[in-house]
Amino acid sequence: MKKKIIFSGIQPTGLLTIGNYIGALSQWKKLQKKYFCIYCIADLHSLTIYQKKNILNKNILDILAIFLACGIDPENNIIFLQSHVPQHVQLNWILNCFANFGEIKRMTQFKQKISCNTNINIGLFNYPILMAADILLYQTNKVPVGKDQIQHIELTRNLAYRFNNIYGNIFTIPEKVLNKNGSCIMSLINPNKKMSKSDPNNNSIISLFDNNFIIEQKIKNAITDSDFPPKIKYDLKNKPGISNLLSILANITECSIEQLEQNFKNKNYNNLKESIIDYLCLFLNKLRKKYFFYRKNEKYLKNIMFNGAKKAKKHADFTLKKVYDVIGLDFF
Ligand code: AQP
Repeated sequence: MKKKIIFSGIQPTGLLTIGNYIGALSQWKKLQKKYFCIYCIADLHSLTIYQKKNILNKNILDILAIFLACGIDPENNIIFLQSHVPQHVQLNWILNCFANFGEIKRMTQFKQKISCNTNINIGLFNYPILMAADILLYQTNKVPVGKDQIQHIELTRNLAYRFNNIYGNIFTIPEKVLNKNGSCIMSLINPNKKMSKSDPNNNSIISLFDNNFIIEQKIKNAITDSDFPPKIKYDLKNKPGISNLLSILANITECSIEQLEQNFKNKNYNNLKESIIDYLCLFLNKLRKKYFFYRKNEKYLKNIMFNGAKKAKKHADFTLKKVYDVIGLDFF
């Protein structure tokens, strides 16, 4: 039986965080056993903030090496760079013409980004429609994402339904896949805000490249609460800091939150933090060793992207041709 298709992507906007790992990469690795996976380095999306050429190029290779270090297999799946496949931009334009101004204006991530950004460009507004094009081009069945992206997947589904209603079943309607243990990792210093790799406050994130000393400092300074006696309990509303720390530990150790609550029943916040520091250091040291192994060989990395784009174009072209055909483009 033909394997179902998974599509997901990450922007090369800097050093990946533990949030990117938990929300995306850790799932990507598991999913490739069962699905045909298409993983994209979304360099076009990253242009919504100004990118310096050398840094962008470095970030792309860094992220690809991280994919490989996380165990993502480029032979049996597709790993590619978004700008290598022009069909993404072509379908993006068509979907622009099916998206309503009001629904895009309501996107929470857009609203959050414009509230703390002076460069509010149209790319930022268009971001979720380009994301919809990415997903729909590959007849994707499932999209593994963090909670922060749920609204974008809903938009993608709506655009697909809207288009299919007029032109027939052209697009597969994708579904989201969320990880079990809390799919949104929050800032360490403001647990009501998502942990983001482009956050200017470096203390709010754990980067996959933080060394043991930095990890220790950041986790020790992570916000908890002043409940007395201290209670280690997952309660997003009343204990967002502790809930976030539990989510991180649960995902790194692959333990359930309930199990961790049990293990830390009579313990204090320092005990929880020490455990997180130990597990994170161990996990990230191993990951980094693998990363450096792949990162050395740029020729190999570029080859993966070259071959990935060739494979991705075939799939993308198949869908785009159908779209052009039903609309009446490319007629002559
Ligand atoms: N904090 C998070 N918790 C869980 N999942 C997360 N993801 C990102 N942050 C978290 C997931 O990582 C994938 C790739 O994200 P992206 O780089 O394409 O864009 P993003 O969601 O905007 O990620 P960042 O880190 O916040 O990037 P910047 O700072 O550049 O905007 C997605 O699957 C996302 O769910």
